[in-house]
Amino acid sequence: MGEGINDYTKNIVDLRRHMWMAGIELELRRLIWQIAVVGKYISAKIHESNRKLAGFKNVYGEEQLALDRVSDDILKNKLAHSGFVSHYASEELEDIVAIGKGNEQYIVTADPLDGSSLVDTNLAIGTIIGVHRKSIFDTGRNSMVAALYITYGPLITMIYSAGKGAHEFVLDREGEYVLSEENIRLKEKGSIFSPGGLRKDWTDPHLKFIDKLETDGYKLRYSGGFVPDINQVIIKRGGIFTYPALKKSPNGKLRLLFELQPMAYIVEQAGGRATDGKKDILNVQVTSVNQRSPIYIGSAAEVAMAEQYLSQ
Ligand code: AFP
Repeated sequence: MGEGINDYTKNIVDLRRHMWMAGIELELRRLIWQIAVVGKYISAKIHESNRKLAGFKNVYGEEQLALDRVSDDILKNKLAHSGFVSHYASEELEDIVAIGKGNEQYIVTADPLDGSSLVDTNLAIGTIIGVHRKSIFDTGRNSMVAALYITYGPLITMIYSAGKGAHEFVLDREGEYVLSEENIRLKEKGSIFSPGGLRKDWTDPHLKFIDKLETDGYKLRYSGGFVPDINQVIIKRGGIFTYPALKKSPNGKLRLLFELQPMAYIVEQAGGRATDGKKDILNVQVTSVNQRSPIYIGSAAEVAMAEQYLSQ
């Protein structure tokens, strides 16, 4: 073996080693690891699917790919056999379901394949996971102990946080999640914005906020996939993603449990913020699994600016 390879092997920090070095509790480490492994299976299914539509509708009446269901099944089955998860709530299911024996300490929420309508365009898509202790019908601040998301793009990357910073891993050719960015920190202020919803449906204060960002020279970056759009804000170290209250849907589009809480958890751990315009996303009380909320998430300065506009 050449010296280069030895050096490479010696310096690698994989996901398991990282969590162990960070002092994350054993069961939570194992759970996060198992979910990361599911990401590999989901990515294999995405490749196998060859972008075929199944024409199903999910519980919210949205057209969905068979891929959503397949991803959901793989994840649910894996978690059911993990020994760590008592309940599972997913965007693909009507309600939270018991999958354990009842004495396990974690509840997992999932958007198993977010942005699946982008599969045919070959844009990046992702898996979003929240890990809760006790109950999900609480605030994320009280119940969440970890979150992660996986981005299926040209590379497969994973960012996790278990309350000790946010860290990025890249899936390498050997199938190992290798540390690529430790303790990601957003800048106070960024330079990109990612605005969801149609301009004609925006409220006046939101419109004024977006006008201000445009006037200030923020660059538009919106793919239509929550995972890659948030990932861009995080990896570029700042900026803002919004999916606001719309005139006809005051709670916006995105789901609190499956999409917003996990991303809010990670972004806060990276020094950013996430609010519904008035309240931190992690302080919003969850009362139903399909609850939606407006969101402003990213660097602190832009989120504060949004709050200022929305309060007028
Ligand atoms: P799909 O999973 O149906 O593709 O929806 C994706 C999503 O929930 C989220 O990933 C995007 O941020 C958001 O919808 C995009 O919504 P618009 O199409 O209204 O921009």
